[in-house]
Amino acid sequence: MWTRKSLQELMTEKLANHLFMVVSNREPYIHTFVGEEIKCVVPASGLTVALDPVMRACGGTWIAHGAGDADRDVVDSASRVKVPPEDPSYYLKRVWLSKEEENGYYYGFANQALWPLCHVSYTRPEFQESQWNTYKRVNALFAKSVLEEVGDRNAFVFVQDYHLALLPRILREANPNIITAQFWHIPWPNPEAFRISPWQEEILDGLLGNDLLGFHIRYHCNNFLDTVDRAIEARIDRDRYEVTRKGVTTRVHPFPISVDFEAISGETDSKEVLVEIDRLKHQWRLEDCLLGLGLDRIDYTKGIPERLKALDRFLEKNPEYRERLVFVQAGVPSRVHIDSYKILNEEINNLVEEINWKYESDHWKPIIYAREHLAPETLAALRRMTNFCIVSSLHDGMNLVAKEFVAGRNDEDGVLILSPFTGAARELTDALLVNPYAIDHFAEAIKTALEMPKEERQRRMRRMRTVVQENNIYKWAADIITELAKFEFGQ
Ligand code: GDG
Repeated sequence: MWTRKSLQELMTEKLANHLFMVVSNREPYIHTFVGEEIKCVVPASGLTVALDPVMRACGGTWIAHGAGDADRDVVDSASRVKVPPEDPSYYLKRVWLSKEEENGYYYGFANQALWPLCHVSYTRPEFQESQWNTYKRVNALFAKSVLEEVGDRNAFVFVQDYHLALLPRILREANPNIITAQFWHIPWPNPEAFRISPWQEEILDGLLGNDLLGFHIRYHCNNFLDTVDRAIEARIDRDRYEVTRKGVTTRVHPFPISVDFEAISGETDSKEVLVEIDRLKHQWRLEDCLLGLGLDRIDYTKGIPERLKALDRFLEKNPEYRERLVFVQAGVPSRVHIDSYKILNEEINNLVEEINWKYESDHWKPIIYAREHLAPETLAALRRMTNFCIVSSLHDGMNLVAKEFVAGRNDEDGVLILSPFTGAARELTDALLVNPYAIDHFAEAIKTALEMPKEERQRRMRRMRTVVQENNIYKWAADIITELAKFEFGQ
C-alpha cells in the first residue's frame, strides 16, 4: 500500500539529484483579502486536491497562476511563498497574468475551445484566433518561469492539464536536459472529434515535447495515438505505446488518478465533522429524512440537469417517497464568465424551482441547492450523512467526487450511483452504473439505491473502499515518478 512516507522514500531514492516541479494553471492555495485580513483558501479543483498531498510528500516547487487578490502581498522577490500555511513543505511560485491574458488563455482558448472539444457533452467549442494567440503567449510565460527556477539544475517537470499543452515543446527546445511529464486530466476524444480544432498540429506537437504523457484510462491513450496518426508526421509504436517526433520519444500511459484515502477516511470521525452533521441536520431539517447528495463543481459536463430530471421522474413515479426524501445538490460555481456556464446555471435554477414547486408541502421541499464554496468539513459531513450519492457526468476524465464519497464512508454504508462515462466507473464497478441520458433508468436507479438491503450496500461499499485504498493518490504519483525516473537511466 502506498503512503505519503513510502512516496517520500521513492522520491529520495529516484529523484534525489533533481529539482521536482509541478506546473499548472490553478494554484493549490489562493490568498485573498477578507476585510483587512489575508486568508488562504483551497480552491475546489480535482487537480489541486489530488496533487497537494504529492507535493507535501515530495517538496520542490509548484508553479501556477497567481489569481488571488492578496497573492502578491505574501510572496518573496522571486514570486514564491511556502505552503501549506499550517505546515510549509514546498514552494508555490506564482505567474502573473493580466486580465486580458487570463481572458484569452483561461476563459477563452482553454475553456471555450479545448474543454468542450475534449468532452463529448454536446457543447460546441469556439475557436478564436486572438484567444489562441494569447494561449501561446501565456504558455511561453509559464515556460519562462520554469526555466528561471530550474537554472542549471537537473529537473523533473510535471506539467498539468490542457491549459499548458504547448509548454513541454518550449521547455524541450530551451533546455533538453529537463525531463518532462504531463498529465491530461480530461478525456482525449477520438480523432474525428479532435480534428475540428484549427490548431490540432500545434497542440499535438506541443504535447509530444514530453518524455511521458499520462491519461486516466487506456481508452484515452488509444484516442491520442489515433489522433496523432491521423493528424501529423510521427512514428507510432503501438506495442510500446510510444510516439517519436522530431527526435523525441514520448511514452503515452494510463495513470488513473485518485484521492488521499486514509486522510479522507480518517477525518470522517473528527469532532468538527460530527458537529457539522448536527448543524446541517438542524439547519436543513433533515432529522427524519432519507438523503441524497450531488456534489460538483458546477459544470455542464457533470450532468446536473439530467440528475434533477431523474429525481423529478422518481418522485412522479414513487409518490410514497414525497415528504421523505431530500436531495442536496451542493457545489461551487465555476467559470461563471462563460456564456455556456451562465445558461447552465439558469437551467439548474429553473429546474430546482420547478421541481420544488411541483412537490413541496408546508414543511418539506425535495431539493436543497447549496450553490457555494463549501468548507471541507461540510463536504465530509454531507458524504457521511447521505443514503446515496449521484455522480452523473455526461463525460469525465476520472471524477474524484465518486472516489471521495467512497473514501469518506468508513461506516461501510451508502450507495454510489455512477455514470459509466466517468473514468471512475472503470474501477468502481460495485457502484450502481446508470446512463444519465436515460432518465427513466436513472429514476429506477434512485429507487434501487433507496431500497437496497443493508448487507448488499455494505458488500458493495467494502469492495469499492478496497479499490480506492489500494489505488490511492500516492500510488498514482509513485507510478508516474517510477516511469519518469526511467528516463534518467535511459530505460
Ligand atoms: C478534473 C477532471 C478529474 C466540489 N465542490 C466543492 C469542492 N469540490 C471538489 C470535490 C473534488 C473537486 O472539487 C472536483 O473534482 P472532479 O474530479 O470531480 O472534477 P474536475 O474539477 O472537473 O477535475 C476530472 C480531475 O480533474 C482530476 O484529474 O477527476 O475528470 O475534469 O475534489 O470535492 N471542494 C470544496 N468546496 C466545494 O464547494 N472545498
